[in-house]
Amino acid sequence: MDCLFCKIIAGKIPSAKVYENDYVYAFRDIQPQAPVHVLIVPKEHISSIDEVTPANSDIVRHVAEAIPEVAKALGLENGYRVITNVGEDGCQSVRHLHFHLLGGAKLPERMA
Ligand code: DGP
Repeated sequence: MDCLFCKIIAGKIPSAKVYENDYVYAFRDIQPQAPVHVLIVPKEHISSIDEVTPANSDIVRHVAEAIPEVAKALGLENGYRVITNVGEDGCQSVRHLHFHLLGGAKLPERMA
């Protein structure tokens, strides 16, 4: 499968890793939109949150459990934002489920 984030997870494309466990990989976004901008992704390929079912929702659970750990490791004790884009209207450019973790400053109130 020709998936950019699968290649990053496999170490075939370099990335600035901030966190990893058996199920989850987190790395700095190449085009940061906040002082802290990290992508948190499941190691197992799933194209977006729209593909989640009762059979595979453990993938998301592992990511959800990693989010506070990553936020703590990055010093985001004053809060942060988590976003996942889906499909064309959501402007999802990489079709491997990922959660943007944004913080390190007061973020704009509007999200869209
Ligand atoms: P989205 O638009 O939600 O699909 O976000 C994809 C993000 O991935 C976007 O913010 C830029 C980031 N990105 C794209 N290519 C690379 C890459 O090769 N390395 C890293 N670290 N981030 C990337």
